[in-house]
Amino acid sequence: MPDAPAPAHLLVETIDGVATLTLNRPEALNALNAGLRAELLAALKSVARDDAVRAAVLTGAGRAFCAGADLRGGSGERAFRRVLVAEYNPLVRALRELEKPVVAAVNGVAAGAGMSLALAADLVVAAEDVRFLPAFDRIGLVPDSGLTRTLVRALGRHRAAAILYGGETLGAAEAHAAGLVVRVVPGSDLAGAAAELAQRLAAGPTRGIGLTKRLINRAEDDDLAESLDAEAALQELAGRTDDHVEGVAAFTEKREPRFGGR
Ligand code: T3D
Repeated sequence: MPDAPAPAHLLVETIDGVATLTLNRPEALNALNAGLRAELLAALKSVARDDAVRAAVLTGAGRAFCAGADLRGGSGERAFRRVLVAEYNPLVRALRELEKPVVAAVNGVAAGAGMSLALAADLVVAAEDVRFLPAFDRIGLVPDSGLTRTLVRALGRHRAAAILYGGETLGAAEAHAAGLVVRVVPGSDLAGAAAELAQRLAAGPTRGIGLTKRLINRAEDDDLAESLDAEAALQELAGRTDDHVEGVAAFTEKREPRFGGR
């Protein structure tokens, strides 16, 4: 008997020129395991190639957008730099380099690299009770997937520091006031509001919008590649600390971490 097909970690549906990509591991708050990362990258490349797709929505199934890297995805030595360079950074670049508008529809919590990916979209629509939570600090890591530069640029270094290593969350209202979120809606209206925005964009001058995105990237993103490289190098250091090991153990054991500073 042939093997059953592997379960899809990502749902893709295209309607009226809008491709909706739904992170689909709700039992793990859509945490990014290797399969989901690969499927998402393949889907973004397919959206880029398909002339019939003129806008994309990125969202999550269930009660969260995405809880970041899958912390239960295996044991043993992890090659942080390699994984960031080969798997996370291409996702950020694919979102930024796609010459079509991307709308993130964010509900529940967007944590770790899930927060980074949400804010890598062009336009973010958020449920009013959303929590943007870096979470990297809770497991002794550095922010990655472009988050530091996004937050420092939008909020300034002091507020960014409070959020990135002070354990504070960023709520919908503050994210909206800072320009990170374009619209805040009740959770029950999120999918509809994001679809409406994406459909309007998909009916627009797609080539002109794509070229405008290229200009926005040039104006803002000149050092994106450099920032992503720096994150990968520093994550390799942070990932080798005892505090990272302790942070992941504490998460797995559902307790507060006891960091020793090493
Ligand atoms: O190489 C590399 O990996 C480097 C790349 C790093 C990128 C990163 O994103 S690092 C940051 C990783 N993410 C986190 O540290 C967040 C971990 N999750 C949480 O802190 C909490 O789950 C939340 C604050 C996001 C939500 O809390 P809550 O109380 O609403 O839900 P919960 O009960 O903690 O989670 C529900 C389930 O999802 C639970 O499973 P269970 O017990 O019902 O079987 C939980 O284990 C699971 N889950 C949540 N987050 C993750 C996860 N499973 C795997 N990985 C996760 N990140």
